Amino acid sequence: MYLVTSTKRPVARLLTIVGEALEGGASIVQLRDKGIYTPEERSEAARGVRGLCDQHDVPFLVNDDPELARRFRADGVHVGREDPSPRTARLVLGPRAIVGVTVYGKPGEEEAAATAGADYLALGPFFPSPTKPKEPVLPLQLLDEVVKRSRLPVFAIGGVTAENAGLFAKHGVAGVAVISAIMDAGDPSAATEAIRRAFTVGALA
Ligand code: TZP
Ligand code: MG
Repeated sequence: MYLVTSTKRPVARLLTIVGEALEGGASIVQLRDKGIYTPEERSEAARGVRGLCDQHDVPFLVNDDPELARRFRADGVHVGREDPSPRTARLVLGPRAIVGVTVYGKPGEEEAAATAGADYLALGPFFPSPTKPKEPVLPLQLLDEVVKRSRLPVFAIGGVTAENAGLFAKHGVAGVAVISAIMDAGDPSAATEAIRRAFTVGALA
């Protein structure tokens, strides 16, 4: 149950939501801010999320920027095609860091990421995403192909909810990554728990 944050103001509100999601069973947290926070807010958010992840013994990752991840003492970084490569991320953060890579479904991407030193892959959306409303929805068959080709764990991202999390478990992913269904939930802890439970039940069924 991979929580990816959206930008909330004030930062205290972000930290309340992340804390509740961790109570609900989030098992990894990525701080994602697409240039909305000021540098001060970003530092405050990183410090706070770092502390919350420590309390729950959960890895803390930063999106897009390995240097920022290093500065924020993150456990890792998540990079996509517009970001520094996974190889660069590995060089900046060292052998113990967690390096995640977005793939887009082209054959060969999985192996390239693995060879470059990535630890996991992310792919999506497979349902309409409130965070990326214009992003084309990918067929679940593509997820099956990537899971089959990849020797790294694959996370599904985009439009994940408690209603569809069980379905993803049946497609052999390591987990689901969630923004809106937790960050915008009335009760982020209950929302996290529900998604986690749906995924677990889906994997068993
Ligand atoms: N990459 C693919 S879809 C997506 C990202 C970052 C957004 C996921 O957000 P949500 O709100 O869980 O659909
Ligand atoms: Mg990126």
